[in-house]
Amino acid sequence: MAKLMVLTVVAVLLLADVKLSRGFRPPLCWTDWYNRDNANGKGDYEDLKHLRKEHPGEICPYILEIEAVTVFGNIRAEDTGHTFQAYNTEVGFICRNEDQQFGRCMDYKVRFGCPCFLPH
Ligand SMILES: [Ca+2]
Repeated sequence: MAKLMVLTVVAVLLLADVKLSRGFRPPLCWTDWYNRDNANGKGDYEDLKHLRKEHPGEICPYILEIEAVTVFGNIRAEDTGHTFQAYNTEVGFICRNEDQQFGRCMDYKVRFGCPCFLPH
């Protein structure tokens, strides 16, 4: 009987652990805002390749979130109606003028959400 109780407790703990780890998101620590480009030329290129080169050691290797807003007015990129060539944690943020209905991107800035417990 005692053995059965122990087994039950272990099973419950294991299930609880699985549930916790599935919903687990480490707390996010955001980098500074970056604005290395504007829409003059081909578009606004706030991509990680350039940002990492220009700010060595500042952006964590495993990015969890990216956020882009307009420099003027802080409008979320998702709300501007623009089409983005990239807006993700792999490439960063790229808005090409040629992809826009009116031929020009706005000027955006980006920041990245990193796990707080990793060096970044
Ligand atoms: Ca920009």
